[in-house]
Amino acid sequence: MRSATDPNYQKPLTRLIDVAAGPLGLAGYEAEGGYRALKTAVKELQPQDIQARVKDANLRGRGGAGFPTGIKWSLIPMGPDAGAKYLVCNADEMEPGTFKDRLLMEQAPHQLVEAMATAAYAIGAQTGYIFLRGEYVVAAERLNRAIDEAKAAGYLGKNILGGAWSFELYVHTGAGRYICGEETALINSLEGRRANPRAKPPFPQIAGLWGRPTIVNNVETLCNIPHIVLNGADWFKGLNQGKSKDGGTKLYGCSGRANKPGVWELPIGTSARELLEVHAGGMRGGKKLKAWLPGGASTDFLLPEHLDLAMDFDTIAKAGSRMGTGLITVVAEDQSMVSAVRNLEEFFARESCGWCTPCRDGLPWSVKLLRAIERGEGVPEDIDHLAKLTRWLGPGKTFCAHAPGAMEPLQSALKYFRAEFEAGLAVNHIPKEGDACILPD
Ligand code: L3W
Repeated sequence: MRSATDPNYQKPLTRLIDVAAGPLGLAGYEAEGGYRALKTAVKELQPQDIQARVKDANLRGRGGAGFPTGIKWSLIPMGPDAGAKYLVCNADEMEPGTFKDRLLMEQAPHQLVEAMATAAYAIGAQTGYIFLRGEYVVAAERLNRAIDEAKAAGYLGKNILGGAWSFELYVHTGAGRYICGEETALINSLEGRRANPRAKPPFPQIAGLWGRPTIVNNVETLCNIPHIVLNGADWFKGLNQGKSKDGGTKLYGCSGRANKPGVWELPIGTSARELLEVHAGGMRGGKKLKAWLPGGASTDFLLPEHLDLAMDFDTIAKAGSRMGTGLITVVAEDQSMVSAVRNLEEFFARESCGWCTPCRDGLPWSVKLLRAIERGEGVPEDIDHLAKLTRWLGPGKTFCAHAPGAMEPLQSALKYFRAEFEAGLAVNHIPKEGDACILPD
């Protein structure tokens, strides 16, 4: 059942999702209260009222960085002379282990369309783009259908709901590069340029798409907007059920060696233990948990002792990692940390845009060292070099957050599991029957 599952509106983002039945079309969405937020916004509220509501709610960006949405919006020029402005939805969901925005786009496309129209009204944007991961073909089809329906009903296009404000919305499918999730690379890609990140500042709020003021928000972030408009900041804050000082719900998930990988909307601040043991049904095959990534691959590993921490931005940061996207990946006791990290660094090396030297050359170097250690052919200096790379590719050393993010799983694996790396040095390696590696004489 759709709404009956959540009469108290405690899971606003997924309340209308019924995967077996498929997404609601326009009529079904309207029957459940859809487009009421847009009507309220356009007919009863000033853009600044909505901005204030979002700021009071302390909605923090759900793409991984947790930057306060209200503050981001407050930086965009307003007023009659502000000129062309853009709203861009970052739907380039390519973070390994992250599949939350896909659920929202495939199963509730009208919610995102309404969210974008409402957010665009609040920031005074006349044009919007959903920059969608190219492989999300089902989401593209459903979003385009929802846009057509919304336009025919007067929720998009010229003079929306009979007022003076007009807003056009387009789906733009990406060509499959992880770096397009970085907002300035995304903007370059939308302009038809190579997807290299741009220097910040200026931030896109001041000079974004075609040099114009632009707000880039993640899918999940935007989907919260209609609910905040309708129900207010205090209601939003209370959705956390006292589990966090952040407000709202969060789409959490779990993948890796768990029994039931999935994605669930829960109060923000829910513990990782609850995600793994209750919602994901525990570790597969009864194995023990060895380590876990809190949110995507570009975060530091944490240990079983961290499982009871609240999954929110500040608590996970205090533990030495980042909540990131909030979809945890679990590693079992019998999995190799060296192989796990090598796998992740291969992904990051492949996805480097090549723009700056530390990232372009440093990431493949880390892969080479990790492969040697994985084969039991490492030399002692390899571990020192890996540790140095985590500093040379760390925050402030590269053009964007790609390489520093890539170094997070490596640095934490070295911190917590150094013995596994040392076991891969040729001097320590004890070959087993069937090993491909050959020890030097
Ligand atoms: C104005 C300032 N605006 C920051 C804005 C900025 C952006 C937002 C976050 O990377 C992370 C990355 C991935 N004045 C501002 C300001 N802003 N300072 O706030 O900015 P930032 O730089 O903190 O992060 P970012 O470059 O947007 C995002 C990590 O998230 N991540 C990846 C997720 C990937 C997905 C996906 O595939 N969908 O979500 C996971 O952890 O590594 O560190 O808008 O303009 N002073």
